[in-house]
Amino acid sequence: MFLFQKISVDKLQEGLQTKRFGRSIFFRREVGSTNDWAKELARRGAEEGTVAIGETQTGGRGRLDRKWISPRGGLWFSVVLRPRMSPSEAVGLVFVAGLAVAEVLQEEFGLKVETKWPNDVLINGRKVCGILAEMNTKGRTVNFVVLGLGVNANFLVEKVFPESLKKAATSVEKELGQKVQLEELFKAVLEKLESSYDQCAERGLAFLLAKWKKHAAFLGRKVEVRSGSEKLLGVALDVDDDGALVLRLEDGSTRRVLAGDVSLRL
Ligand code: BT5
Repeated sequence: MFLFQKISVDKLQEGLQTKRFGRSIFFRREVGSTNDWAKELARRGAEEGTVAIGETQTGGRGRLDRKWISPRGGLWFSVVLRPRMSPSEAVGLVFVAGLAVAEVLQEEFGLKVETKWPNDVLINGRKVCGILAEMNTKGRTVNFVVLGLGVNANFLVEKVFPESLKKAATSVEKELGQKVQLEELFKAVLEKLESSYDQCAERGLAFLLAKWKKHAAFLGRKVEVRSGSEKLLGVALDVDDDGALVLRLEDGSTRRVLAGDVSLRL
């Protein structure tokens, strides 16, 4: 029995079926945050599809500088994108990443996944993947976007996570009852990511969102949304073509929310 698999750098590219993504891969056993590393690479001119991947992160980040726990056995990587989109369109790239992970977990491993606005993938209501999209703009032009994906793969949350997160998070190993090949998971996600990204560029975000919404079990449900200092209660009606969450509030009015955290109300 092995405690964790070391990532094999060669295997990350072996048989990779992409045109651009992952043609350059930067790998470290330990890294602060792959998003910070990818941003540095992008600033130095890295081409679209460049990947930064770490076996473990000491400074993994979520949104609003929240800590992202990144033990060995997880899939922690970031991709440099140079989309020909406006900043408001590029915000939707977070859905492209969520859809890629959801489809791979469902199609390759038979897991029943859900997407949750804006950046989560869940299994049995627990978070298995989070996405951090960071944009660098100049005026109304997007210089680059770094898309960071964290998938809890080969570890058991009850063994490595703090008490406060044990109920809210899960891992592929826990849900499948066995470990997966990290390099194969990486390649499958990267391949989906490239094809979803290309579809998004060709057919628009609405096309991708329609697929993302098929997994969005929170739609139609009563939710609580925390957005900045506000707490909103209502029914999640839709995610509109700009990626905003549309809520029906308790007074019957509708409200669009651009950023926030959703939890289900039972
Ligand atoms: C996210 O933020 O979900 C974005 C996570 C992005 C992680 C990737 S890993 C590769 C790349 N490099 C980085 O530094 N980041 C990206 P948010 O929605 O704000 O959720 C953060 C919250 O999720 C935390 O406050 C915890 O409550 C919880 N959390 C922390 N680590 C977790 C984990 N491994 N699995 C599930 N939940 C976690």
